[in-house]
Amino acid sequence: MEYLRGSKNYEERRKKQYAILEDYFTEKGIDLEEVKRILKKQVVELPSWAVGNSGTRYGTFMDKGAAVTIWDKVDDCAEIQRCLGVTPVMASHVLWDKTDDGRFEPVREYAEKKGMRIGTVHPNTFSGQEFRFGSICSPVAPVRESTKAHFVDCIRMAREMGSKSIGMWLADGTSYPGQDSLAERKHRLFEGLKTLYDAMDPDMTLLLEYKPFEPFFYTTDVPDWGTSFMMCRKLGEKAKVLVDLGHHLPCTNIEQIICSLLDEGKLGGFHFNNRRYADDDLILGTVNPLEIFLIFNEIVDANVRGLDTGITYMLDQSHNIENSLEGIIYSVMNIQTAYAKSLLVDRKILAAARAENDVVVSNMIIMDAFNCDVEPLLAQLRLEMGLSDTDPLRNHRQSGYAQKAAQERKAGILTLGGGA
Ligand SMILES: [Mn+2]
Repeated sequence: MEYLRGSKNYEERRKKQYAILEDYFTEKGIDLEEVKRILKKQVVELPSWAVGNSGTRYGTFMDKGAAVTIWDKVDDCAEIQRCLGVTPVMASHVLWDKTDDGRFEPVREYAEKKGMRIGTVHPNTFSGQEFRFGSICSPVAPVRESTKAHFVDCIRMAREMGSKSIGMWLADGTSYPGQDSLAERKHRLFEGLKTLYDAMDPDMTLLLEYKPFEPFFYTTDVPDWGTSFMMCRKLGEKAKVLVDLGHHLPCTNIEQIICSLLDEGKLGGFHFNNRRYADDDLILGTVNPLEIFLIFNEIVDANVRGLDTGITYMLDQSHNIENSLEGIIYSVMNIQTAYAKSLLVDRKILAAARAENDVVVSNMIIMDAFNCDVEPLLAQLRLEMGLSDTDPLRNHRQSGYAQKAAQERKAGILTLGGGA
């Protein structure tokens, strides 16, 4: 199928549209050169666990050619990077990224050869019979000890892969009131995290994720940003909060959380995905593009206020009915779209409208940026970045990569269910 974006006329029209955009925003005092400079600098980490057949907890629809080994995953991420240019990093999940001999220096070397590096390393504390009552919060002392040993081993793996950050999601919790002492669990939580924190190198960062539900249903031990923030503050400078967009109760105002964490210097990063009902791990920007725009709007606002945000942007998605690589490419495109729009908010006129408490116009100014078609800007960006096609999805589809992978690889299931 040839989508409209594939036609030559469309490319020509897009060039003209870029010139019009440039004219319009120059008049407003917004420099598109600066906007493009910021967009070129953005780095999005690709999830190694999402390039293979990931699926849902109920099952996985298989794609021929989906990555099976860690080497396949590096190859897939390198292909995505070839199309996008802002994704030279692969985040790793240790459970699903094993090597035959347990050594990870070769992964680093292989990634480097492919123009990639390894980003955030995620320990696993939820797959195994021993985790019935949790990991570091478990009332069973030997489980807590073996989890701590796993943490220390994850630091070794991170070192070997050249990674500087650890992404920690704890699946710990209780399913019934009375099951365990919540106070004792809180103390065990801190003790376990401290072991991880103390094992890290001085230049490493701990990103602590939170989630209010699943796989336990009465309590989770890090249920919300407040608990993550509290633990990070107690741990020290190297610990920051990781926000997974799917890990909130309905109607939570995530952009406000982002604003508060940025203001406190404690926003470490994102696990981007989109949700409709729960932790759905869908393609970012497909269900609620306004939310991702408003999140970026707070990030840009913090930058404008002079805050050094230093955020690790990661995807944490699970692709079931869509092809994984296409789903990931589309997600990153949607990230860039939201970020570009948020950079186009006329903040000078917004400040003036706010000063007059002009509620309606203030909102219109924000929505003007959201409604702006930034496709010509992103096409121009990709041209300037030297990408071989201004449309990353078309670039990938026309490359023959998927067909080649389908011939060379055997389909395999790596994981059952997303939700981390
Ligand atoms: Mn996550």
